[in-house]
Amino acid sequence: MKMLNSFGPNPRMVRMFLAEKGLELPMEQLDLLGGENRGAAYTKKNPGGQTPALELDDGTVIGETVAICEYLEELHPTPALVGATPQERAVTRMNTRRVELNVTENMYNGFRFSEGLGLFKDRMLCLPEAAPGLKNKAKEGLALIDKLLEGKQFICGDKITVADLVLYCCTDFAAGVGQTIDPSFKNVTAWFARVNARPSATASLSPGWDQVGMRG
Ligand SMILES: N[C@@H](CCC(=O)N[C@@H](CS)C(=O)NCC(=O)O)C(=O)O
Repeated sequence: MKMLNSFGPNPRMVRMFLAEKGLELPMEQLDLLGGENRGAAYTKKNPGGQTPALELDDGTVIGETVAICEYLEELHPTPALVGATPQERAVTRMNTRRVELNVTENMYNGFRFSEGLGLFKDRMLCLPEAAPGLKNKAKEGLALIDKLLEGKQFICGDKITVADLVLYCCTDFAAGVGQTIDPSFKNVTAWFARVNARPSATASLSPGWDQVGMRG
């Protein structure tokens, strides 16, 4: 099994998950900024053309960060980052969907359709006119997360989960490209500092991220 890895907040999320678990995987590095992930050799494996992916020994390729993490958690259940019980897993999945559907997809598309347009215009259908609205939708989503975090250390309670990793890697990246966390979201601001202080946050950054100028 190997991870098809690259620069970027989504591959970083899986690297952070591995770091939290104390796991290491063989990595094959793709040149994302150069578009290697959009070439035939990669899209034959992962038709969506995005990174990361997990290539299993029998040739099965799993794309989508959360599906990759769920698979790895089944192989290595502790420490649990999805959940140790059916109830914990359901709560994590509920909150991960809230994060992805309300915040991170909007933040990422807001970036791709504006600051990232030069990189993405020939890779996917881009809607520059939608960018300001998507960024506002992300803010509305973050307001919901701010409420969910009231009285809690992490999105699902007192333990870090996949929901936190998805949100952290996206918001850390987005802050560097103009979508900073509104300081009136006090709970999200305190949560961000808490997650940012974990060794896995630093360990998961791509070597050379500072030369790229984006945290991923
Ligand atoms: N929904 C996907 C998103 C993956 C994604 O957006 N990956 C980015 C890297 S952070 C990518 O491949 N961008 C380059 C491209 O789309 O060509 C997941 O969760 O894995």
